[in-house]
Amino acid sequence: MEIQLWRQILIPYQQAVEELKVKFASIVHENRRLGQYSPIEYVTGRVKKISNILEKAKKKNIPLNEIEAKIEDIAGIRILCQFVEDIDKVVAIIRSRKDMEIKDEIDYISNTKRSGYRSYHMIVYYDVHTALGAKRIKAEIQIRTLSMNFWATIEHSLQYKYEHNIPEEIQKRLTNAAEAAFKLDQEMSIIRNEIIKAQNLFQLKSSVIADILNNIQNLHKVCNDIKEVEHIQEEFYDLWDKGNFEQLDKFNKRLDMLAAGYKAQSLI
Ligand code: 0O2
Repeated sequence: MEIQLWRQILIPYQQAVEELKVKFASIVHENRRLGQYSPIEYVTGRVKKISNILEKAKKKNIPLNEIEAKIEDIAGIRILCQFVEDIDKVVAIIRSRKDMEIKDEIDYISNTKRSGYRSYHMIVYYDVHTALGAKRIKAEIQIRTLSMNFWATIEHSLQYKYEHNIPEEIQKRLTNAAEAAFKLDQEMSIIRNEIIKAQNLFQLKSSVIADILNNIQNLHKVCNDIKEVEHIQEEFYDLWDKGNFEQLDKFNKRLDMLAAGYKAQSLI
């Protein structure tokens, strides 16, 4: 097939990857803006390279005209989570969405692969609307923890380097590393609540401080009494120095009211 034709075939897949990345990333941003824990840490995506598509087709005896029907990971999304428990939450989110339809689910977490690979795969149908018209494509969504991803990324590059014939000694190390990654996930799950509380507090503190700075900046623009704004600024530095979150939060609420009085809350 001509390269130009390949490029045309891959356009909807490229678009699907871009759209899906934005959609999943917006779950992260929305949760963080609301000061809530996000089961998704971050999202990546890629369109399979033409050379890799051809290689997979050859390995699986797939004729060129059946590639789109039979290769399900031309569009690939990877969702990274902090904890194993988050994976179920992400799976539930995907199952409940109206903009994608689930074709298949493969649980390589409960059924770890012989290689040591762990990840939850979902194949979904997704509709894209390109300049050339509408098209329903398939995308593979891999959901895994950061620890599972670390292992899989390293193992994948070694498989590539040794052309799927990893020497026994390295294979053994990889198996040990897979067990260590599994233990790491287990240990982190035990202190999950503590970690989430700490992260939420950090997130909350950052957003309160951002709000305060925003309010001070707005008051600077609208308040005629510069001395008063300078006083507010000094008060903020003092509270920030003490690091007491409750006091900073109260101070922020006071500033909100003051800024509302000047109709300056939403200047930025
Ligand atoms: P790439 O470069 O990541 O795109 P099958 O179900 O066997 O008919 P397929 O598509 O091979 O067909 O399914 P499978 O086994 O679920 O694999 C899909 C993808 O999961 C792979 O894509 C890898 O990304 C990942 N994967 C599966 N098994 C392993 C493993 O043992 N190690 C690592 N590191 N990744 C794995 P590709 O096309 O192999 O590669």
